[in-house]
Amino acid sequence: MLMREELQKRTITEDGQLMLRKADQEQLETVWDRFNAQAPHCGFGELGTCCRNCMQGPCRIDPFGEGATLGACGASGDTIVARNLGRAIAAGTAAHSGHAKHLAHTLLKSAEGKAPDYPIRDEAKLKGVADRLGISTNDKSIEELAKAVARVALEDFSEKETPVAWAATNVTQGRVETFIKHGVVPTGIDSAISELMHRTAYGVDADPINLLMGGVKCALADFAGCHMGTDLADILFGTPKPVTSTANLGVLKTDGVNIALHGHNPVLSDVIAQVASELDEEAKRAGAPEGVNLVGICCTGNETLMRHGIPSATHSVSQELAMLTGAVDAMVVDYQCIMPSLGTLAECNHTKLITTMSIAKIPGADHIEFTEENARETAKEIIRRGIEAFKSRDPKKVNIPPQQSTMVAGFSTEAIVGALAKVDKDDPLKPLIDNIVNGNIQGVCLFAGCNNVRVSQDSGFVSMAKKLAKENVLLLATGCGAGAFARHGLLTSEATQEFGGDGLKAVLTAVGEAAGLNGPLPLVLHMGSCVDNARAADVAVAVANKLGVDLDKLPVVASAPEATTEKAIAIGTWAVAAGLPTHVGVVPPVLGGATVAKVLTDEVKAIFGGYFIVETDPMSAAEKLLEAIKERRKGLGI
Ligand code: NFS
Ligand code: SF4
Repeated sequence: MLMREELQKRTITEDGQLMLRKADQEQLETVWDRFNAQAPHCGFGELGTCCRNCMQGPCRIDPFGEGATLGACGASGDTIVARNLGRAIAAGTAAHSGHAKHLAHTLLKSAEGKAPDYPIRDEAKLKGVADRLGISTNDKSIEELAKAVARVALEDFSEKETPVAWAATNVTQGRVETFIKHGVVPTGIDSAISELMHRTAYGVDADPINLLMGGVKCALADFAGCHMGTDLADILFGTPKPVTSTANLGVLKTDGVNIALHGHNPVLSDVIAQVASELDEEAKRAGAPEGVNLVGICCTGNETLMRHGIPSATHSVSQELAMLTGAVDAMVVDYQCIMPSLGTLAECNHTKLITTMSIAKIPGADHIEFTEENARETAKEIIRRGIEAFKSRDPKKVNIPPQQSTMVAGFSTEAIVGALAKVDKDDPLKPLIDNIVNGNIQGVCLFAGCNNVRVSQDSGFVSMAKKLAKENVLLLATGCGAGAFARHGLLTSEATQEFGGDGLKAVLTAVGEAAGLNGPLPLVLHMGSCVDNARAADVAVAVANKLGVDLDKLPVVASAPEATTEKAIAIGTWAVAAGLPTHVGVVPPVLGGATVAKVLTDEVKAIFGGYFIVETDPMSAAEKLLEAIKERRKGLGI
C-alpha cells in the first residue's frame, strides 16, 4: 500500500493523492510507478554525456576522468553535452512552431474562405499584429489583412534574407542589436531548426560555445513560434479577458458527459468549446442531466480556460489521474505532452481516448482525423463519441475527488494593460512602473513550465510563489505552472490577502478595485498556455521601452521549478537570451560538460545579461531569484 509519505513525495495535491490511492488499490500503473521502475537512472544520460549521433556509438564520457574522456570520433564531454542540448532546443522549437504553423494555415484558409468555421474573431488584434509587422492596414479588407498576416507568418518558417519577423518585431531595439552582434538572429524558423540539426550531426560543429550560440539562435526561433502561436490564436479565437473558473478533478461531473480536452492547439478545442452546448440535449437523452461537461488538461486546457472559462481538470504529470476517476467519457487530444500510457488506461475502462492529428496517434485510441474545412462537424462527431461512451460508464467505478478550487484566469497582456488603464487611462504602464520604482513591487517573476515526476507535483511552484509574494514580487504564470497555482487556490483575491506582502497587496488591490473586480487582482496572474510566455515577454518589453532600458536591466526573473520537456528547454534558453535570470528546479543533463555548465550558469551573463540558476531546493531558489532582483534594482538605482 502507498504510505502517506510516498504519496506526499509524488504530489501535494489532495485530489491527486486520492487517485493515487485508487490506482494502488486497483493495481493500475502510473507515471510514478514507471519512473521508479527506471531506477537506477543511467548516470551518463543524466549528465548529458551519452552520444548516439552516429552508428559508431553509443559513446559515453566518464566525467570523473576514469573511463573514456572522448567519444570514438574525438568528441569531448562538452561537445556531446552541447550537441544534446542543441537537439533538445531544436525539438522544442519544432513543437512550438509546428503549433504556430498549424494556426497560420488555419488563418490563411479562413481568409481564403476555405474554413468557414474560423471567422476572424479579434479584428483589433489582427490590425495590431499587422501594424507591428509593417503591413499597411488601411487599404485592406479584414480578409485581405488576414491573408497578408498569414503569408508573413508562413514566410517566417523558411530561410529568408531578413530576420524572422516574429522574433525581430517583438523585442527591444537593444536586444536586436545584441542578437546581431552575436550572430544569433534567426532568418527562418524551420531553417534555424534544420541548421541546428545539421551542426549537431556527426562531424560538424565540435566547439561547445559555438554550439551553444547555435542553440540560442534556434531558441529565438522558438520565441518567434511561441509569439506567433499566441497572436494567431487571439486573432482567430479572441484575446483572453479575465474569466472565473474552477480547477482540480472535482470539476468532473457524475451527471454529465465529461469530455477532457488535452494537448496544445486551440484549432480543434476552441471549436469543441463553441459547439458543445448544441449537444447538451443529446447528452441528456443519453442519461446525463448535466449535459456535456468540457474540462481541460495541459495547455489545450489553458487555451479553452482563457477564452471560454472551461475548468481545468489537471495538468502534465497527473494527466493519467483524470482517467482514474472512471468519470472521463472521452479524452480528446491533439499533440504534445500526451502520455502514451493514456491508451492503456483508456482500454481499462469505458473512456474513449480520441486522437485527432495525423502526426499524433496513440495505440489504444480511436482516431478521428480533424480538418479545418470540416471543423464543427468533426467537433460534434467527437463529442458524440463521448456521449456514446458515457452510456457504458460504470457508476461503481466512478470516484471523483471532491476538491475544487475557484480561480480567475484570462490575463492576456491586453487584459493586464486594460486593468492598469483603469488606474491611469492615458499612461497605463505608469502605475506598474511607479510601484516598481517605489518598491511596493520589488520585481516580477514569471512561473512557467511543466510538472516533473522527479518533483512532488506542485510543491516547487507553490512554495516558491508564496515566498516571493511575501517579498512583494509580482507573479505571472503560464502553462502547467499556472495550473499548479489554480489547483492550490493561488489565482484568487483571497490568496492575495493571505500571501501577498503589504506593498504587493496594496497594488493588486488598487488595480483590482479600479478594474471593477471588487477586490484585489489574484496573487498570480494566469497568462495562458506555454506559447503565451510570449505575453509575459510583451509586458517586459513594454516596461523596458517605457523606461528606456534594455530587458537585461529589469528586475524581472523567470522560473520553471518542475520543468520537463524539450519545449521548456527552448523557452528557458530564449528567456536567458532575453536577459532574464532563469531558474530551473530540475537538474538538466548538462553537468557532464563542465565548460557548458559554467557558460550557462555564469559566463552567458556577460553576453546576454540573463543566465540559468539551477537549484532544486525551492526556498534557496526563491532566495537566489530575490538576490537577482535586488541586483537589478541596484543597477537601476532604485
Ligand atoms: Ni508547456 Fe504546455 Fe505542460 Fe510542460 Fe507540456 S502542457 S506547452 S511543455 S507539460 S508546461
Ligand atoms: Fe561516438 Fe562521435 Fe558517433 Fe557520438 S558522433 S556516437 S561521440 S563516434
